[in-house]
Amino acid sequence: MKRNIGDLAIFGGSSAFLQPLYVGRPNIGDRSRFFDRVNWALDHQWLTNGGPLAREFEQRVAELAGVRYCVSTCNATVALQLLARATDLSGEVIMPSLTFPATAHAFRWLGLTPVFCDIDPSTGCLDPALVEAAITPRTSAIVPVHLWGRPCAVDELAKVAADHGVKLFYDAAHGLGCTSKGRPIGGFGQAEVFSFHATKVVNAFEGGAVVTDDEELASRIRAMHNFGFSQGRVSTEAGINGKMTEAAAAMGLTSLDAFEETVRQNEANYDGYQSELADLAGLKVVAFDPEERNNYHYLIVEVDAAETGVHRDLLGDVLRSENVVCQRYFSPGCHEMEPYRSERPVTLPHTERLAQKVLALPTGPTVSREDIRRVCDIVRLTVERGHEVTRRANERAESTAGGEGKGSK
Ligand code: T4K
Repeated sequence: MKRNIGDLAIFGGSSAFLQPLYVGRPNIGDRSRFFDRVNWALDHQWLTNGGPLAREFEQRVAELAGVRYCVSTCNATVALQLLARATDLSGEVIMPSLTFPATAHAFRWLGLTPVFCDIDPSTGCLDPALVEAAITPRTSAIVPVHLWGRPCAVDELAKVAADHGVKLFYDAAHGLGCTSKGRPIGGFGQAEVFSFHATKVVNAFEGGAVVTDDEELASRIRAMHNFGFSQGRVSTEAGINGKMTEAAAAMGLTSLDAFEETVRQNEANYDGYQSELADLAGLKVVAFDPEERNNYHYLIVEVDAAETGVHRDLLGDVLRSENVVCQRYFSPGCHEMEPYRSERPVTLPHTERLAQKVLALPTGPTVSREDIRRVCDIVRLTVERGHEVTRRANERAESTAGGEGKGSK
């Protein structure tokens, strides 16, 4: 256990972890089941193009999401683009800035204009009143994000979309297995998009899905993700190749088999972090509503630099020196990145404030209770002695800069 600031690796102590402790370790499940499935695909020599494993994966995702249709895809970014094409979007799409850049890039890549809207700071998700104020005659859709798996204000957003006659579909990349007022994420808006990237709660190496109750929309997307073929090999419109392979589906199914156990372990980790850090002034663990079903996949802390004396970035540097590979999910906001920053400068006070504070810490089945205790010891030492840590880090930076200056003469 580190008792003094001098024990921190950033100031010359030895790293707390010999091996890196990552955010976003893949949830693999029973690898022998994975190999069985891959062998089955190899034996049957059917590797892609809507094979039986992809179809089984779709069925199981649809069940979990409580919807009638699921189309699996090669990733969520392409799934968002398929949805944009299949709903004939044009002009502007309102979305949050506090998200992974894929949300915005998916639409920008198609020539649509992402319009970033501020969040409700208590949820990190789009503020419906601000969304309404951002609607213009060019708006064709609202694409909210269930950030970190916490549900958006779905009823209010549905009303705004209906009142203004614009499409509403969700980036639910983080939301598999979560609910809003007891209703599963997946069934809100015209459609929702899940990600099954390696780092997600269920992984298919890379993968995504569009889920919906709209039969026509589902069949248009199914055709579009296979070159626009709806029957036989005659395209009915311009499509793309957005299909999930059988190997990816084998991984997805195996990861899905382990889903309940993964969530149970994530929740235990979340409880562990909550209890270790509960009384730490100026730092809070972003909470999940215990009345809802949550996947607890992202463990986010908010660091108040004014109160603790230490900025989130310095806490991140301290942790990384200890081999704790934390992530700034999601900072800076998309509106502060290119091309958006140059193309359409905006100020989003709530987003900017929250983006300065958030840090994702390691969780998932590979992270033990003892790992959490040790991570939290480092966090506690750094935050409780925040002003001193900052002063020493600044002194160290100045002396390094001075040394470099001398060396370069
Ligand atoms: N919408 C939202 C809201 C999203 O968060 C995302 C993706 C998307 C849309 C688009 O979904 P996809 O098109 O990707 O399906 C990672 C993921 O690449 C990205 O999918 C995800 N969000 C985002 C939140 O996280 P990076 O840039 O942080 O990835 P990387 O390579 O730095 O890895 C992050 C951490 O995961 C590291 O600590 C290492 C660990 N890791 C990563 C990989 C790939 C592993 O331990 N094993 C692995 O195989 O974006």
